[in-house]
Amino acid sequence: MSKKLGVLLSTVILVIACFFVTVTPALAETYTVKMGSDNGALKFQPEKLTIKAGDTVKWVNNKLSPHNAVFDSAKVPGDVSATKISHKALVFAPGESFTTTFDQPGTYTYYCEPHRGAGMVGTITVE
Ligand SMILES: [Cu+2]
Repeated sequence: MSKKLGVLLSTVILVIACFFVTVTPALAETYTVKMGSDNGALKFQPEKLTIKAGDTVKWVNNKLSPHNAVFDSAKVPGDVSATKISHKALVFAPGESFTTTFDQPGTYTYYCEPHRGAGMVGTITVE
């Protein structure tokens, strides 16, 4: 009887453990920002994005490449390295992508180097 109970208990514990293992990572989300808008403008789409600490932003090359995403060291939270979270390498092929995970709350402004003058600038607010 107690052996059966033990098996039952360990099954219940295993089921609960599986639930936490599969649910916890889903709390951090990944948001997609297109480089070059669908209607063919030199813009990030969306230009302004609000996420939570721990979330990831994935930039995907869409139109009018080459693009990159460079963070302005004067426009990131104090102790964040703009260099570390920037993606200087240009993407050329549609669908090429890169990601950054944001851990520090604050406002981050970035731009595309080839198209900064055209207004290809984006903002990410981390709550
Ligand atoms: Cu660009």
